[in-house]
Amino acid sequence: MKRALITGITGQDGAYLSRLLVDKGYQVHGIVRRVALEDPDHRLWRLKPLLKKIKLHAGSLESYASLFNIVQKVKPDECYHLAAQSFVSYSFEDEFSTINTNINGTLYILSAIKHKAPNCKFYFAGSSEMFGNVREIPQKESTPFYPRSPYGISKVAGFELTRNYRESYKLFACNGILFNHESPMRGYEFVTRKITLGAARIKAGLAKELKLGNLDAKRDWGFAGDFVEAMYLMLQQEKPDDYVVSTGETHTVKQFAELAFSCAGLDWKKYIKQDKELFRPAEVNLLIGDSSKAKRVLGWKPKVRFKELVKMMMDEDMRRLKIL
Ligand code: GDR
Repeated sequence: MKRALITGITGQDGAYLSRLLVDKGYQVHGIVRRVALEDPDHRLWRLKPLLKKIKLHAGSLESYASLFNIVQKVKPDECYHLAAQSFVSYSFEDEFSTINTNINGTLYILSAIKHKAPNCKFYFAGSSEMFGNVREIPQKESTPFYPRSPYGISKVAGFELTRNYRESYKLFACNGILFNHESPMRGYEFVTRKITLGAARIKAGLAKELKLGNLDAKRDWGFAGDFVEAMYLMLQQEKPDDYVVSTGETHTVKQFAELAFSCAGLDWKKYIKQDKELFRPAEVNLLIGDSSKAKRVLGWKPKVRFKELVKMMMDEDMRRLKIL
């Protein structure tokens, strides 16, 4: 039985990836903060249907000793490093903890693997935020990085660490450069879920308006369930490499909102208010990925398209509020 170790297992991607690996017969281990184990209803809600099938270990990205001990104990065949402070907006408010956790956390887990499980295959969750102020359209593996936030900078550092461990210590280490990926399990702080939950709450009579920031930003939004398959496939290849994972379609925040509100039979213009406070000090205006390498080498392509994704998220939020 293959053993997989997932950092960030409590998040959206952790939940989809755990399901995928459990279904493939893996023994799945996850690293969570101690508080999560003590408050499973709130902090482990995404993993609820899987809790009996996976093994959770208390540890922290800030503690090398805890990661070292877990890697030593689990001796994983594959490690998916998803954990990070992943909210771009917050990284402008607390750049120190974002940089510390994201960069050191990646360094610690790579070092623990090098020492205690050198044959373990490693996946790093890189991000389209590394492209930032994009140097070419669409963005592919060879596009230069130009991050625009402390979060983006921390991901570029993680990307380079991963590549360096591959080249210096011969670790099987891959970088996924994932564009935005969403689902009904997305956190509320991200714009897509904020919109779908906001629209459902307005429809249910629980709210009157929804405040958003920049409506003109363009993102390449895919479905998280599709994207975790690409992570898995990267670690099944003969050689480690880096891959862009995206849908190749881009839409504005406004288009997302328009479609989401129309799924609830509402006119978005009546309810959305722009709030200057929600604009970012430096914005990434346009992202659109070219994932032809992932298609060619991994045989991966996205199944869920934009309209279907918005409807899936809207329907689920309306079901949660019992209005569908
Ligand atoms: P992003 O996702 O920063 O692209 O990073 P987010 O959903 O937060 O923002 C997308 C775009 O929407 C605009 N926006 C708002 N965003 C939020 N969160 N809240 C608002 O009210 C709002 N109004 C407008 C933003 O300005 C931005 O342009 C996500 C994260 O998951 C990262 O961790 C990941 O690496 C990348 O996607 C790929």
